[in-house]
Amino acid sequence: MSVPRVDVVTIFPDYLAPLDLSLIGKARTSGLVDLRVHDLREHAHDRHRTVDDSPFGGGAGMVMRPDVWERAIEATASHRRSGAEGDGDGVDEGGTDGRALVVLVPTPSGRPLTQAFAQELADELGAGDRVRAVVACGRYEGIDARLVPALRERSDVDRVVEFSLGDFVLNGGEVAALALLEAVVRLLPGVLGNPESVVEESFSHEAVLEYPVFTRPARWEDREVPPVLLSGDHGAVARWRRAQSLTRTVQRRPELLARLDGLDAVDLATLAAAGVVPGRHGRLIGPVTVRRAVAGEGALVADLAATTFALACPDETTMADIRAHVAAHLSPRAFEAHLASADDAVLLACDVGDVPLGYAVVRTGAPSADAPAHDGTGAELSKCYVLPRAQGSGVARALVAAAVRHARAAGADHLWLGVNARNAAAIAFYTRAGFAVVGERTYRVGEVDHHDHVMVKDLAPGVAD
Ligand code: JB8
Repeated sequence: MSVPRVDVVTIFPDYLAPLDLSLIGKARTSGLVDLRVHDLREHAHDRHRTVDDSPFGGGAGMVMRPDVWERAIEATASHRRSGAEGDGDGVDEGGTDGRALVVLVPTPSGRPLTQAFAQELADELGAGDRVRAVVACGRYEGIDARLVPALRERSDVDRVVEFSLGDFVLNGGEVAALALLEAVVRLLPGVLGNPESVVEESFSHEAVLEYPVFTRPARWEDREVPPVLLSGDHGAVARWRRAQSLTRTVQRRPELLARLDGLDAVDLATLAAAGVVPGRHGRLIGPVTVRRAVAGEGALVADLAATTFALACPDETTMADIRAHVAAHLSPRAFEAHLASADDAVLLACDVGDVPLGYAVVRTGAPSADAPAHDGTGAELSKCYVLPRAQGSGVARALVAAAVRHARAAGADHLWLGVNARNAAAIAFYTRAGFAVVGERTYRVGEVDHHDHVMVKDLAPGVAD
């Protein structure tokens, strides 16, 4: 059984000096990992130890030569089995150690490094005998593109993985190699004193962000630790932390929500309160989040409005009337005016790529002439539309829920709307959402008066959403 082994090849071996420190340093000195750093220039053949040349086709910067890299990887591959006796000079004499190489190449165009990948690599390296890793740290404009395919054809190479730390550019691969090693070495057998924290993390592997953590003092510069954490109620603490994890994930990394499953009813309620559409069958749709549109997004909302309005009109509505209505009421300027008004909120339901799927406008200012006679303070759900491809998935429900929250926060005790009297699907939807028909109005589209129902939903405290 061999010690897990990683070789790093770089033109700046000193850049990897931190591998002597802390947890990784300890793992090395206690023999839990065999980590070696090599200078690429040892494999240059000229007097100046050249490793790079100018790019064919022109352009800025220099490109690393594939032949120098091939020799460096070859030399690493044929290092003898770690721990075997040599001639005592500390230099490897050659002869393969029987393990195939996983060649890891940091590059901005690689696949993003993940915990799952670090775990997979740690599992393979930790098993000891099948593979070892070589990290090939490029510099300049990168390595000649023929190197990776050539390595993939070698029988001593198990696979080549080009990886990236994220969508930003480093000057070279050394920091990415350090990051990868830090992620992998702590997962190797025997390295972490407290494997419980690894297990706890690997739960969050299912992709929710960590909850926030606090320590003494309980009150610091007027800032209190959340009281539930001081309550001694372990169940309440666990529920609070789960809710924090989910809410943070919605707010900071909504794209992770698509990978969540096994959510219970409490999780779904937490997500719904954070603006995520729960979907109809216990799985998240999209996921979709509802947010306020901001100044400058008038044109984006106007595009959505023009498309959805046309589709919501009765069949015999003419294109001319639709165009006139869109030009007058659903233009980018009209929406910029909504966005600039303190009385109006434009709510956008977006998928994880922030692509809009639907929108709503809530008006909380002085009531319009169409507002129903009703006690108390009303807010108007003046628009609520969803693109056909997102209909039936709960997006409209999420928009109404967000509209209700906004109206309540603005002090309204009822929410009203007008809906085309012949749009049975919309009327049924609003009825399910707790609206009831209280009156009628006419709504002009171009040159034609349409017949609308006026519907109201009571927002009094204690009335269900
Ligand atoms: C030259 O940003 B990076 C990265 C940048 C690089 C090289 C490798 C990795 C080599 N520039 O992940």
